[in-house]
Amino acid sequence: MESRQREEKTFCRICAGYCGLIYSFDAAGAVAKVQGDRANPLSRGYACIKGLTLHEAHMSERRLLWPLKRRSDGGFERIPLDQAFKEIADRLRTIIETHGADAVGCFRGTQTYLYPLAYAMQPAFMASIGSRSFYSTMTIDQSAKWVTAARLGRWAAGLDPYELSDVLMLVGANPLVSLTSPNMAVQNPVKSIKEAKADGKKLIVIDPRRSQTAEFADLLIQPIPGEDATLLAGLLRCILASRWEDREFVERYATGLESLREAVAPFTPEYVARRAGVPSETLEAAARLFAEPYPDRRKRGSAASGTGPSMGRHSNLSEHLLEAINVVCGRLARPGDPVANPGVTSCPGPRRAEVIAPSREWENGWKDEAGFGSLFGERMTATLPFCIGKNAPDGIHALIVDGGNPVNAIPESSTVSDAFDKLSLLVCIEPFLNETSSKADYILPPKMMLERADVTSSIMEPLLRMPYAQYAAPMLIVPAHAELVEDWEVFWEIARRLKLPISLNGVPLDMDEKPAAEELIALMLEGSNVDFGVIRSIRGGQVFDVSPAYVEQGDNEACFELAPPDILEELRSLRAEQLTSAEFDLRLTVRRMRGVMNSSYHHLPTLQVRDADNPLWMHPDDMTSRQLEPGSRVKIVSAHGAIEAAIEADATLRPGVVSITHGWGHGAGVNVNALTSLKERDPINAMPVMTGFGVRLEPL
Ligand SMILES: Nc1nc2c(c(=O)[nH]1)N[C@H]1C(S)=C(S)[C@@H](COP(=O)(O)OP(=O)(O)OC[C@H]3O[C@@H](n4cnc5c(=O)[nH]c(N)nc54)[C@H](O)[C@@H]3O)O[C@H]1N2
Ligand SMILES: Nc1nc2c(c(=O)[nH]1)N[C@H]1C(S)=C(S)[C@@H](COP(=O)(O)OP(=O)(O)OC[C@H]3O[C@@H](n4cnc5c(=O)[nH]c(N)nc54)[C@H](O)[C@@H]3O)O[C@H]1N2
Ligand code: SF4
Ligand SMILES: [Mo]
Repeated sequence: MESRQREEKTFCRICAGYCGLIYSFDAAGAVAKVQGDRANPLSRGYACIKGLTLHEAHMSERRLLWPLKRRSDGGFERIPLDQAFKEIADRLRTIIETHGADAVGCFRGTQTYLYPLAYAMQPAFMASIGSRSFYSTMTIDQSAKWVTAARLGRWAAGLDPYELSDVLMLVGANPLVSLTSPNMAVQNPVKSIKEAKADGKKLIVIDPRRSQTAEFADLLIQPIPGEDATLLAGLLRCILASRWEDREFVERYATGLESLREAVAPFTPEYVARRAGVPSETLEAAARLFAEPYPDRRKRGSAASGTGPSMGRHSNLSEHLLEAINVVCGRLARPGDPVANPGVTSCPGPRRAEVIAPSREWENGWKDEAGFGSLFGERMTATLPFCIGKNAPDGIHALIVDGGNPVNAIPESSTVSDAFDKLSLLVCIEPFLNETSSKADYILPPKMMLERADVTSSIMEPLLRMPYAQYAAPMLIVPAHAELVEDWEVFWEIARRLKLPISLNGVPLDMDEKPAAEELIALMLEGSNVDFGVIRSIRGGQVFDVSPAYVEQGDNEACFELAPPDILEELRSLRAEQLTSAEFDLRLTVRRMRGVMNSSYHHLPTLQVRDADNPLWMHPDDMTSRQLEPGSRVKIVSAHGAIEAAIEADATLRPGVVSITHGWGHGAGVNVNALTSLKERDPINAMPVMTGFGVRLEPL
């Protein structure tokens, strides 16, 4: 029957892996086989289990296939899509009239970041109704990067190009599993990292666990988690004490070097050793490997972080210190450097070697009652639970959640869950029942990835190390009798009923006749380096022949601010902290699992066989000293709550450190956010502490 098979190419958009996939269908049209596309120049045949079972998510018997409305008895009933749109619009109108437009929030979840139409339509809708209450996962993830860009300043041309790098430092990131990193090639991660090593690049990893990525490290630092700010201050001190900074670069492009030098001086190798549990020699060796200049040419290569430091205490300070290391070492793209991806679905314009001045946007403009301003146009997600139902200018009464599960994802689950119950209107664009959608007034199930037209996103382009793009045609047929909607359509339909215009890419949309998805994609790609029609005509992903681009000399006078007063204050208070808590003898850390994406896909049969739940990983020595066996169930207690999990041995962990994956708890496993708190948070972005906090175990 082989000859009667039909093959189609598409790509997975669950994560930044962008894996090219080949689907084979049998004569009856059923999926016969799924494999990674070896001809795909970006992913080169790689695909993980999530991508290879993507169709299972579409065909899952748990999938919601028509709009649901909450009944007064708490259950759901099916209603026609058109009625759902009308009722939602009516209720939003009343809420806006009573409380103002800011009372309507929108939450962008992970499953819309790589879906260009949804990604663009969410803020377009919010602009249309005039609400500033846009939330996303970013402020419970790595918004320390945004804070740093706006406090230190950022380099318009980006970090030292990966291709030219001699050394790379990864702090609390595991791209081999997460396929996420700002300074590495992450697609087909194992192959990419092996190529980097074969090319002679040196890799420094800072992670309390000898992660899959750390297996490739030339130097691994396994610190006590939650101590990245101390460790990075110590690393910076080593670099500055050895005078390894790029003096010429710093003199031209940065201010505050001497204040910073003074402020990190107390973070001696001995102090860091005591506090972060890292031998002085290891710290000094890392500083040397990263920063010691070559005698004959400039050393190249950058440092970048992942969720490890961004979810720990003092996350904004950690990120500032990390980027300060890049700045003082001058590890930024210079005039003449080639630009790996000049853009395909975008047209980014010249990359200039110059600083974009710190903007500190949170200090100006609108603030909520707790004093939090906005960050890159967003409100802080960790403040949302406290604003829901509040009769004040920062109160939130209606929320549209698109492709996310915030009740699971936001720390301090019980507070979040209670808060969501107080919403006057919760609308979820969501294919499954989960912690959030089960509280919704309306659930609008969307067409899923393989059922819609899509193109690789322009926001991802700076992270792809080649001028690559792929178009995906709708490939799976929507289940019979289903009444599904594309995420972007929800916003268009509601705006139309509110009689409000909506613009995309600066162009007002037709609000009488609904545009087709592909018309909108073409509109978004207007002016891009490659025409959408060309990308669309190609089967599979391709590297496009776009004009090469090089970094140009900039003329902006702005400088990085290495040592603004708030950073100096944060360093002082960090150094003054008294630690040691006898109550908690273990530190709990974040980590990701290959088979799941946050709270998605646990229930799929193939993935359930692989990971039935989320265990608590623990070093065998810690198990022995507590007389625990693999599979023993324990109670994990933090200052804020308790959960139960089964133990799994993991010798890659630093002893004294345990780790567990978030995103579980609905039907399988347990939600670690019962242990975290919304009150323990950083200034500016309200980022809560999600890693490196104290826990103890109690037998069951
Ligand atoms: N398979 C899979 N891939 C994913 C996801 C998923 O759920 N599953 N989620 C996606 C999302 S939303 C994101 S944001 C990215 C995140 O991508 P990453 O940031 O790479 O996330 P992790 O893989 O959890 O790696 C974090 C690493 O930090 C270490 N760590 C923990 N605590 C600390 C600490 O205090 N200090 C330091 N230095 N290290 C620490 C952990 O041991 C772990 O190895 O991944 C994305 N990709
Ligand atoms: N304790 C702790 N908490 C954390 C983290 C941590 O490491 N530790 N990580 C944080 C991070 S980095 C993140 S990004 C957040 C994640 O926060 P969220 O984005 O809120 O959570 P996800 O589980 O990724 O939600 C994705 C949702 O999209 C749905 N979905 C799947 N396919 C489709 C589709 O085709 N269309 C639509 N519309 N929806 C679809 C899924 O069913 C799921 O409900 O969690 C954060 N919370
Ligand atoms: S989820 Fe897996 S298959 Fe999908 S893009 Fe990421 S790595 Fe590739
Ligand atoms: Mo994330």
